[in-house]
Amino acid sequence: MFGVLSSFVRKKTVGLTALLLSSTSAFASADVVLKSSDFVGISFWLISMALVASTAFFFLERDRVAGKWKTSLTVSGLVTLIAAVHYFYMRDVWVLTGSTPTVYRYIDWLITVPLLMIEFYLILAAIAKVPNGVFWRLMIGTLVMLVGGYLGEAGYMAAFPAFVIGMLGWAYILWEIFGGEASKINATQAPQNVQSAFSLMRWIVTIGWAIYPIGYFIGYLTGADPIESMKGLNIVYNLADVLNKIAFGVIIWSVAVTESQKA
Ligand SMILES: *C/C=C(C)/C=C/C=C(C)/C=C/C1=C(C)CCCC1(C)C
Repeated sequence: MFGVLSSFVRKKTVGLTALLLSSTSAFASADVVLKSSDFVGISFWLISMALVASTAFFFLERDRVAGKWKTSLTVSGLVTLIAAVHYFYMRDVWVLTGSTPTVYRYIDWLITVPLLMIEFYLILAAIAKVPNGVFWRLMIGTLVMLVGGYLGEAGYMAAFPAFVIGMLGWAYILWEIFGGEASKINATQAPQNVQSAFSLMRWIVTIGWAIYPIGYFIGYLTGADPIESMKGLNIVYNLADVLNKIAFGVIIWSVAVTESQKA
């Protein structure tokens, strides 16, 4: 934890020093500002700002919903807040160096993906009694998925077996929300609005989330150069997070508001 923090601070310091040093020459500084032709850099800015605005929105809208829905909005706001801060850093690294290792994203994922999973538990818990097993199965699936992917991307394990482990974790999550206990509670006890939200959310976890393993596959399993393919993939990952973090939160906000008005 402190290792990560201190290397974060160190990298930030190196980056700022580089920025200061190079800005002493008008020509060199042109390398370290965002260029209008840098679409990846622009996508980093857009998503950063969208995440900040979403955070403010979810936290403020918390006032409008009934007590049992407030935690869901808090968690949505935390997801976008954590991602915003993380994106500021990735954006700076991108502008300074023209690359951002995908492995950096795992620091964000390790916190935001479990929080997104908790949202399934929370929206069911707002309307029914949900056994703790649902929560734990979603957590275990998430951890297996991310640890598998990390071991492969960071080079601690061969890329293919690590990918298989990650895919198994994701499959476990999909099983829980499409066929397992979470899905049954939703089908038998949830009101219509909650069922629609639950259904949209699980399609995001299926289709929106598929972008990341596809990115892993292209980067590590097709023989492409991971550094080169990462450039194009960054833009895809940045757009994916609009769906997977912001739209996901908006679905929860929407059901929380409608269900609160009913009461
Ligand atoms: C906000 C960030 C999100 C929703 C990130 C999600 C990341 C994944 C769904 C990653 C999935 C992966 C696999 C299914 C296989 C192994 C490699 C991963 C970790 C990229």
